[in-house]
Amino acid sequence: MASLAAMFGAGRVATFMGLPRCHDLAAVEGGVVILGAAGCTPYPSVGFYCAGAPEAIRAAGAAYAANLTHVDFDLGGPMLPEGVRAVDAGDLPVREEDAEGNRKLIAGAVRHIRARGAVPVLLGGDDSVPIPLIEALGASAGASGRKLTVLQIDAHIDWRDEVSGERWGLSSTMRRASEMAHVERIVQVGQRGIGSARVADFNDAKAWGVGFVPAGEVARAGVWRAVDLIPEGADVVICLDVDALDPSVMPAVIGRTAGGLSYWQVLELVGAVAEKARIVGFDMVEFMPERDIDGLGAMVAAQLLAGVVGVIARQG
Ligand SMILES: [Mn+2]
Repeated sequence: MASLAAMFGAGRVATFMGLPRCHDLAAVEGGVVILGAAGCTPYPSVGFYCAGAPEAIRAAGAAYAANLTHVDFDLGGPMLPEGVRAVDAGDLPVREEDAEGNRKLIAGAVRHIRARGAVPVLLGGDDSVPIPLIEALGASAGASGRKLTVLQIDAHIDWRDEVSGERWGLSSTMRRASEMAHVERIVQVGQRGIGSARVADFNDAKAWGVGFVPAGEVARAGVWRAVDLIPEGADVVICLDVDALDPSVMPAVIGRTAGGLSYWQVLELVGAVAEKARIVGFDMVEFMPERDIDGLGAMVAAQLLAGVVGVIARQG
């Protein structure tokens, strides 16, 4: 196994796919910035249970480091087109005991990255990480006079108002997004099985105007109605909970649920959004290395992340 990896040129690299390390967000000039956050607002019962994700995904991406300029057939060419830069800014110094500080840290970094004309690609951590991301994207959306569309790809709807008194946790992400003045549209794709959603939460989301595309519909008819729900030319943040993927390819999640999206359905959806709108932010959350099987989930996460970076790098 080790010699196979060596044959493909894998080595120890500290950044995703051996991309240049960015030590100062103020020095960013456009392109894509990958940034890790081990957690944000944890529930006391589980803590930062996805803390190892950025490291595991980067380690899986190391397999491609020597081949960064090779053809990625998921994109039809090298991950980065000529002249587009992608950097890895490492991990934010989040702390389990300082949720409010973590939210400020993540939001501040996102504002910095947007101000430098770049697109933040945030690696969680659990699903509380996107809340300050979505919040911080209001500044850039406001500056350009454009409102934000949130595309959540997830097995769960995350519309709980609070869980044991915590309002900023991973089950409330879309509820909090719906309360932000700059969020004009929410499209949620991939719901299935039984999760944390109560009937009242689902009704609130529908009353707000969320466009739901359950996983069953994606299996039967593809992602295209979800794409139709994205306004032409909109600024879009894509929030990917990896449990949206089927557990047969993504076992590294806290609760596996059958009937999830395929690798291609997720990448097709991201690519189609970039064609009709503009991706201004992306997050990949809920990857739990301890639940992975033989590195399968990490490999899928890394391949998908390379595809997403390539799609964002290609948008106009
Ligand atoms: Mn989920």
